[in-house]
Amino acid sequence: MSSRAALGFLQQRWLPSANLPRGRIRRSPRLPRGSGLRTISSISSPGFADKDPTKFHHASRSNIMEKPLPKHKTTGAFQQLPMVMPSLDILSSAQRKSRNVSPTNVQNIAKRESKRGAKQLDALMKELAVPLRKYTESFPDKRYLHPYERSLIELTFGEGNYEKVLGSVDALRKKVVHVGKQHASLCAQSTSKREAEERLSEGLRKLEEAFQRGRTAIDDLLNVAKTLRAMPVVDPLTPTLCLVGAPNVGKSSLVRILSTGKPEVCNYPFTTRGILMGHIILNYERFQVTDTPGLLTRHDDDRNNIERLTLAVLSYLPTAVLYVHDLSGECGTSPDDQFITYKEIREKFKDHLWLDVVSKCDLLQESPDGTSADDEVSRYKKFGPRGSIRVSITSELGINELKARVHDLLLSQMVRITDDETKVEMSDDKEAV
Ligand SMILES: Nc1nc2c(ncn2[C@@H]2O[C@H](COP(=O)(O)OP(=O)(O)OP(=O)(O)O)[C@@H](O)[C@H]2O)c(=O)[nH]1
Ligand SMILES: [Mg+2]
Repeated sequence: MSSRAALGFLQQRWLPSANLPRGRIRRSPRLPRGSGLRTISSISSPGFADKDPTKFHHASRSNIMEKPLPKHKTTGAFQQLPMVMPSLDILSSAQRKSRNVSPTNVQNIAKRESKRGAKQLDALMKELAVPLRKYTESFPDKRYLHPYERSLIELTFGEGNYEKVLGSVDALRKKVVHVGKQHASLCAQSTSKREAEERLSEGLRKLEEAFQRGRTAIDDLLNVAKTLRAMPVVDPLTPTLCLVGAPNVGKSSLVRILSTGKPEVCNYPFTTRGILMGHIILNYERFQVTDTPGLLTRHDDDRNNIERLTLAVLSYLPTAVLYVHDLSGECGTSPDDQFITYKEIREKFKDHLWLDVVSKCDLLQESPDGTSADDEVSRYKKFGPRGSIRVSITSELGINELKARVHDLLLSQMVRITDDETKVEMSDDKEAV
């Protein structure tokens, strides 16, 4: 590897919700050791889809609507999420702690027992409800997130499901508080020791039942937190190279060449089903790289969530694009179809810094020097877009040029980011005056 490319790769990927079986949230199994990749959990919704998320919003964040939404400059919210305890651990810990309530020194036995019972029920209710309140308050409101992280939540869990999980946890908290208060009050009104004991055990049973009925919401939230925390940390202020192209054109193979990371490479479409974030260090400067799932030739509205992840990276992160074209006929998408998608993506993201690469050139017959193609499509089919460079992983042709061009591209991206930041700071200063 050249001295320009002492490359490192943080290998993380996550899978969006599209095309995944609907069911409860689950963790994906880890890939075998040595694959260098972490699979991130997939999630689907019916376990919590029936709850009303608005109740949570109105209850816990009633003042949000009046506040102007802040500017979403930073990412990293997922690394700030609280640790969520498994529901059964919360229950057993709450039950243990509530048993330790100190007895009151009231002389009358009936009064003493009814007070002690009410105190125990109150303690159990609080031990169950307090962590739930902490969770619902600590998980970020999606609207306050950087748009990239917001789209990750939507594409990973499905539209609205994140809020539904939080809403269910909050509904459980309210239920526990309601049942706890009701039974503590009943117990406090007992007229004999026996009645107090009966009301205490009835209250404990009802509280446990209420918690057990809704506790899956907590375990869903735990999996949401795990999934989000495992997502790659992306710094929007670090130049990012984003590899884009049709499925199976050789994007991941190029990521392997451009970094020390080892994303999966297979000869079938959609080998890469999530975003892989990594970094490249060139001449002591650090850059980010994302390998993305392939884009099929179809309208944006018809794209699945896996493809939409690619568009989210391009839309919300300041990326330079490395667009990969396979004109060899090997990848499964014809050059004609690749051309259609390419034109659309190029037009859509025309402001991005861009580098076109024709991959697998060891399989190509045509010489890149020819100029005989008559129209744009024929020219594309023979040589790729104007200005593209030809590379081959197999013969290593063009690889050094590719590394040099990638470095230049990322340096230009760095200048853009710095300029944009300066503009933002100036406008912030103006607003402050
Ligand atoms: N002959 C030849 N094959 C290549 C070259 N580059 C990649 N391939 C092969 O092309 C196939 C697809 O490569 P990947 O790197 O997985 O392609 P991808 O674009 O990441 O694919 P998806 O993740 O499915 O979108 C693999 O079998 C690679 O070995 C090349 O330069 N020459
Ligand atoms: Mg791939």
